[in-house]
Amino acid sequence: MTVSEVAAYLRAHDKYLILTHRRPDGDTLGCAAALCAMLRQMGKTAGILYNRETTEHFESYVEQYWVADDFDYKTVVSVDLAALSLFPDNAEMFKTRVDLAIDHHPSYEGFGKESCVHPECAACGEILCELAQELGQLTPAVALPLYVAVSTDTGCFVYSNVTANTHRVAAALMETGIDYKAANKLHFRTKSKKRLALEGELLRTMEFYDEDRVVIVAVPQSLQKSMALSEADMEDLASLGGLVEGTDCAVTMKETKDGAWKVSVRTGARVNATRACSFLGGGGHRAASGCLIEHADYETARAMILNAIAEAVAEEA
Ligand SMILES: [Mn+2]
Repeated sequence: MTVSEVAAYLRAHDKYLILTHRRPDGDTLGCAAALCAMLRQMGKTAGILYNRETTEHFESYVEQYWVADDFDYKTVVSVDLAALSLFPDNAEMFKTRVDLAIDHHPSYEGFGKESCVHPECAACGEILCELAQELGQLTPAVALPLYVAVSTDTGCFVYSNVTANTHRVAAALMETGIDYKAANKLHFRTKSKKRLALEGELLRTMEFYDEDRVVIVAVPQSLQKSMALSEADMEDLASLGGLVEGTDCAVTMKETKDGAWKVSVRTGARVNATRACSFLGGGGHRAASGCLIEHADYETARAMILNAIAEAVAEEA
């Protein structure tokens, strides 16, 4: 569906239940809040299915729109939700009954009866902004969560996914009069003392390989326990290693409670992260991928990902 077709669809239907993805980020929550706000402005009934993994940073944008799974819905819309495996636990029953999926992931699995997918958009929020303009609903209540969606999904407009259109969208959102300065301060210029202490510890213990081009940042259970880290404390750590000059392959290894390692790989042009992670059953984008290594101690898991990276590089040499 094109954005105008989505606009017509939204005008024609009612009783909307909006779905977000597992481990929700600013994009999925911001898009859900904006969509819910614009639908209510249009006189429709709409709510966002409660997502228990929402972190405190984003709670304020969505809490007024939460509904439980006994909500009387007719039309189910998902935002920024690419895969069936990313449906939250309480959304299992909607896997086969999404009426409309709005997404920007190239890997979108096509589960929606109708789909509006734009992989050229850096954030799903870009699509929602165009939709709000089409519907004449770009009010501050819609624009603020969309600004959060677009700015957080692009690392405040610096990731390689950013385009001129991303900035045009941001400009349109800013012109509605929202307090984007406060949003930028909160999401990009504020860290808790604990988070800064964690980053200090990770910078102290990071390891370098392959002529210092590969950096490994490890977050074992022992560290999570000794620092009493919550999931929120450990959000978005994957880009930390890549800040080190001379590196082009940053590997972040987080040990989960059940003794597995969640591995994130962020790379420059030399290393195909998707290929490296595919050797270990994972995937993603060329520059940002991940995989899960189970039943392995740190040394073993580290050797596995280092070998996978070396193999991916060798293939393209
Ligand atoms: Mn997104």
